[in-house]
Amino acid sequence: MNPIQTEDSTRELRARTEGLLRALGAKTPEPGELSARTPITGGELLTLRPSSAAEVDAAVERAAAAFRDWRTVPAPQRAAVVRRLAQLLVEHQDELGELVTLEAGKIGAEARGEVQEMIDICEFALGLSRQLYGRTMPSERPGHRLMETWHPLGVVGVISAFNFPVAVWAWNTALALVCGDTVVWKPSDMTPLTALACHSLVQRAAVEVGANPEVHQLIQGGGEVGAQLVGDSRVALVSATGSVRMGQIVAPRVAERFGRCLLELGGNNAAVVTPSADLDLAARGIVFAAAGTAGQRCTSLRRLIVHADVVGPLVERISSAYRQLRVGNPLADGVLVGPLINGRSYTAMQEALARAQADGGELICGGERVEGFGDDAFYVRPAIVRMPAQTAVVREETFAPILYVLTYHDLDAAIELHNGVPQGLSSAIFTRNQRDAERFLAADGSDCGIANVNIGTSGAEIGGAFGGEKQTGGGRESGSDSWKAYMRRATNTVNYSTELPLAQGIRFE
Ligand code: UN1
Repeated sequence: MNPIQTEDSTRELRARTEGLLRALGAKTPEPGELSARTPITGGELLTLRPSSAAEVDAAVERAAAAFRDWRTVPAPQRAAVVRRLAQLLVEHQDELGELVTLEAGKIGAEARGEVQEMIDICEFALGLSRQLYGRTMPSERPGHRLMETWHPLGVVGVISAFNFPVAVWAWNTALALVCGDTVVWKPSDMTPLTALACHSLVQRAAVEVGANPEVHQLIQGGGEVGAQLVGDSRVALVSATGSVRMGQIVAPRVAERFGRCLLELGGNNAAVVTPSADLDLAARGIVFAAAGTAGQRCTSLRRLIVHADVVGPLVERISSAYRQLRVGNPLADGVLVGPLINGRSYTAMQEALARAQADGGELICGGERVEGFGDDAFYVRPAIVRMPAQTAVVREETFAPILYVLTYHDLDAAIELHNGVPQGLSSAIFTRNQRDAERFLAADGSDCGIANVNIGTSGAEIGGAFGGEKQTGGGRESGSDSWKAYMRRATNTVNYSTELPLAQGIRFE
């Protein structure tokens, strides 16, 4: 594409975007200073008005007001909203998926998968609405009952990132609504249009089932809008996905006002490959995890720690798969790697590659820009760099498709390398040796929130808790008992006797 064709294709993508927004029931936004771009050409699709401070304040106020009634609606009734949302998502899966492709640059299969993940979490939340279990414990006092109950928490502020512009919102929103909370959503300012579409779908779902649509509020804009949400003491929980740097700003602000935080920050995920691994299977898993989504998942595989005996044949397999990967327009059939989100990502990737090579890294393949998409679109070939050691650049998360390869001789050393980074989201081991697998999953194995055997680091199902340790922030979203983060626990002691025995055997008479 030369620049003139790029202009033409942006115009075409803009028309497609407008059609999709209409099909998804979202009104074309009022124009303003917020620019919604497509990484496919780097061109502008639409502009929007960012929320003003007064609008953010009003959105939080409406969410807080809606909470007062919403908290007393029985959970299985609240779940009607997510049931309807799931139906709407099934109906509009292709349209919303395409909008994700246009705005975030994901290939069709992955964008559709992201919408599937939304449907899955809605179904999970629907079942959960009848399972918000509290426990009962034996009381030490006769004629007493001791139990815990889970109550709605309040307003949940959701801050989401560009790379999963809709699924991570759905994880939070489906659970929050069923748990009796109301939501104020601040999406990434790089993906405001998918947010408009999701907001309109959840509004429609609420209206159609007779619930108050005010339970969901959307605010748009950059850091200042997020900062206002984070600092607002009416927001009981801030669930934020993004960079470590963002988390370092959010966490203390929320802590200062004794709010709650659920953080899903950077990952620097590694896979260990032992000598017994099925190398064909490992290579397939590694290529999807490292090159898929152009390396722009929190769970993307960034480090490969391979036993010296198999590093040659494994790297050979991966690099030959890499050479066959089609990089290009994510709307085209057969393309597996779409664009980076913007020029900043491209620069960060080039800087990381230069640093890695200065550290003695050998660039095995990739890293170069794929030309032909105009000056403002950034397509790259996924890179593999063989590193002599885990240097500073390897310990950082670069949100781009770079796979650093390190070698090891004994598993303890491999695990030490594996854990020797500040982040702790996802991890994997490829092995056919059960001892090695169990060692990796044990207390002194992987220190991550997610540890897999014979699958890559990305592509988690919604049924498990999702999140990680260390600089990843410690939060858990999505499945298992992550819902507890969205509720408050009350311990209740009921005396149904005619006596008043005190705990700990205290006598006060
Ligand atoms: C993210 O990158 O923030 O496990 C979320 C995965 C997806 C979610 C990623 N299910 O890769």
